[in-house]
Amino acid sequence: HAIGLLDSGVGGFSVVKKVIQKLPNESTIFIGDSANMPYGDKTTQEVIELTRRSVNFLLSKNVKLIIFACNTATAAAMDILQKEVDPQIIGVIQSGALAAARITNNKKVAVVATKVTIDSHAYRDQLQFRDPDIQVTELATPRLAPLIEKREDNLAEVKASLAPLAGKDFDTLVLGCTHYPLAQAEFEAAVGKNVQVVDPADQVAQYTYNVMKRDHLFSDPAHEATHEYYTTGDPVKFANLGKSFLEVDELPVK
Ligand code: DGN
Repeated sequence: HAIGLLDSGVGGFSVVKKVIQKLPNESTIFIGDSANMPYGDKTTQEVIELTRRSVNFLLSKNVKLIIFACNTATAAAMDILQKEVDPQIIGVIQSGALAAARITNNKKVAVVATKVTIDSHAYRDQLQFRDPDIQVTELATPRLAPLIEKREDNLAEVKASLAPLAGKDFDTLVLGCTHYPLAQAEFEAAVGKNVQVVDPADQVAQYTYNVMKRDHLFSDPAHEATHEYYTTGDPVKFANLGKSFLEVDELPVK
């Protein structure tokens, strides 16, 4: 049985990459719902419906664990859908908040994400659960994920989107949308050297490892890991982005 991952589009590749690095013996199945992207501007109910479709697809593939490689789906749908299915669902927000709470020295953290994620205040709540003294600045940057999905050069757009954070004195920036690590260099250039840019995927991979160990979900060492990719959008575009981000020559997408 494989680990299933879902996202609204290509952002899930940023999580797939870290999960494969951390768990090289495990097979993965990733579905990106690019036809319905962006999720970030939809209603909570719409995000729940779309996410449920991807969950059902992954269940039809008999996955043993599901990772919501999408902050928007995590914020809007994780608790509800977990009640409907057996395999454990792992989201990205708890892990992102944990990583940022550990990293910040001045206890000032900024979070950029979609509107749905920001409006849920899930990051603020998780960060302040870790440490009530952390000041959290939340900023919706809805233009960025669609640009990254199209692979457009976006440093100017990243800078413009982050402009409202000027003067906030934060030392840690959480990339609260899984599309953003695909443009990590642009975010780092936009905030400068004094700010640590946090990709939640590292902690997600570690947490997934811990859950699988606890629940005895590791595959047999003799198992040969395979990786399957599916999209509801254009498979050629999806494959091209996946190939360059995962640094592989071939990436069959169905
Ligand atoms: N990648 C998704 C996330 O992490 O929230 C959202 C992208 C989108 O649909 N705008």
